[in-house]
Amino acid sequence: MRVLFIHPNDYLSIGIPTGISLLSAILKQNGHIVDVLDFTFIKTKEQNKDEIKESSKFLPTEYTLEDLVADDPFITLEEAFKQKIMLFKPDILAVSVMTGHFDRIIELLEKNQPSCKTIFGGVHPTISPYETLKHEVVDFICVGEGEELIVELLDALENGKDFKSIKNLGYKENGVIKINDLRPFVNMDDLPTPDWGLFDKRHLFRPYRGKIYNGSFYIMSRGCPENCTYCVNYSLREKLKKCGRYFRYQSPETTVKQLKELKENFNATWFKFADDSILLFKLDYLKKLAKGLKLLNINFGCSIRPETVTEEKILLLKEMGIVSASVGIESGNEHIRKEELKRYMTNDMIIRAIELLKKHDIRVSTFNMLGLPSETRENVFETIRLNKKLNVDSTNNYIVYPYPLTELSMKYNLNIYDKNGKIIPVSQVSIFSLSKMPPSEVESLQKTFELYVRLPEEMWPIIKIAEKTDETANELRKALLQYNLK
Ligand code: B12
Ligand code: SF4
Repeated sequence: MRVLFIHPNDYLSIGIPTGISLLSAILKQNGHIVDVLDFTFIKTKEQNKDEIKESSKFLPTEYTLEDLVADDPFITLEEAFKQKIMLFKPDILAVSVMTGHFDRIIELLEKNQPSCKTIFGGVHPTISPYETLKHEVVDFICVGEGEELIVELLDALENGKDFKSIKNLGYKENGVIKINDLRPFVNMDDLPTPDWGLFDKRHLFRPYRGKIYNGSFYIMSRGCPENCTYCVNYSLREKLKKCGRYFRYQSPETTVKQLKELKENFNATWFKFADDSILLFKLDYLKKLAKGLKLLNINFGCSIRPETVTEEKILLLKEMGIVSASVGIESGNEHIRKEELKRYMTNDMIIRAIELLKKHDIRVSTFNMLGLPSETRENVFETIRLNKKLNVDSTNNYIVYPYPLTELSMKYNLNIYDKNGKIIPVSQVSIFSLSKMPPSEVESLQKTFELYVRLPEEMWPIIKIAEKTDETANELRKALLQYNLK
């Protein structure tokens, strides 16, 4: 069959998605013809240039993300969709979707009413199966893993077989939504190397410390044993508990073999390991992985939980080629971190972990959240000061969003659907207003967070002026940003 994947991603949010690339490899192995409509490089007139520049401001190369698309013509999403459908003539549309991208793809399909069937998979259909299937343009959904389901469904559709007993499948019968039983988790060692060839080569653009490398996401594990309240992992573990061991990883041999193949076929020497926390792997496993990866001579970045850091493990990561690590601080206030987020590490543990990473010349970026329950302006400054003290290389900061099935959304009874059934976009997240600050203050602090961390404390009164929302404040923020980059 002719399968058109849809990746309704944010513009220029580069990196090949692990889910679609894996499913594509499996479908090709099974004789299907595959293509992708990828929103990442669809240059519409509405894209906000300032946002793109802001998001690429810490990429330290002359050549930027915008240069990647400089010669691309403007096109609307609708035109891009119609052209793709006309040229590829799919038998089925296979949409992979997170919550934040769901409405944009539903709107596009509703406007353009494809004549073929559609199947939706990914985290959103898994956590909100009924809300997904209730849309007329959605024929099928995949709950949880899709590797075996997609092959079985295409076989059933192609050969007129019954699909109603396919595990992990959701569908509608006479307007009634049916969600089938779940199947056991796949054996990750049986899976093929992801099909990076399906995607635009520009996804491999990896600027790092003044040089440009080739590479993308790679994942060796699934799941996570932790219970952070803002993350879907806890509920997913419950929901999928009869499928097998939730936190699982493939053998080091599979990882080394597949990375070698990606290096040979795509000249990839830089990987971003998308695993939730690589140091949760057992020491023995890391030792075997280090032995294999050492010979490959690659560089990689990954996420690390502070309490998993030991010097022995860091030395193994160094052998493997680690160059950068993302560490979740989330809040500089220990009480909020523990009571509201269920992250049990102390500030001392965070400081120790980051100092150890820096000692071994690993670039550190942190993840921080604002607008947390009971949070005050002073608490935000505790987070800012902790980042400042650690002199981290970059910070990412987000206003906390109550994704469905997270403990946070359940505890505070927060609903992301508005009265018209639309998902409240991340850009309006501050209306959930969990903190003790007015929503506008949370937004202002998010905009200026990085400046507070980077610039000397004597300049904080000026940054405070830049927190405002008027044009002068916007200009001041831009000027401070430029000053910071010097
Ligand atoms: C890598 C990653 C990223 C990467 C790449 C994302 C991407 N598009 O691939 C980056 C860093 C860009 C990213 C960004 C964000 N991410 Co993220 N990310 C992840 C992470 C850690 C791993 C995803 C992954 O590769 N999984 C492995 C693959 C194999 O699994 P999979 O994609 O689920 O696919 C399987 C099934 O779902 C199914 N399937 C998937 N698609 C389809 C399609 C069809 C047709 C079928 C049949 C089946 C199917 O089959 C696949 C194989 O079994 C997950 C956490 C997690 N463990 O899943 C969070 C996660 C997906 N991210 C999350 C979030 C919130 C974000 C951000 C919004 C964070 C932020 N504040 O900015 C941004 C979004 C911005 C953007 N532009 O995308 C949340 C999503 C919550 C939600 N309800 O949507 C997750 C679940 C984290 C969490 N635990 O809460 N993320
Ligand atoms: S936030 Fe990270 S560590 Fe916490 S449960 Fe989710 S994936 Fe695991």
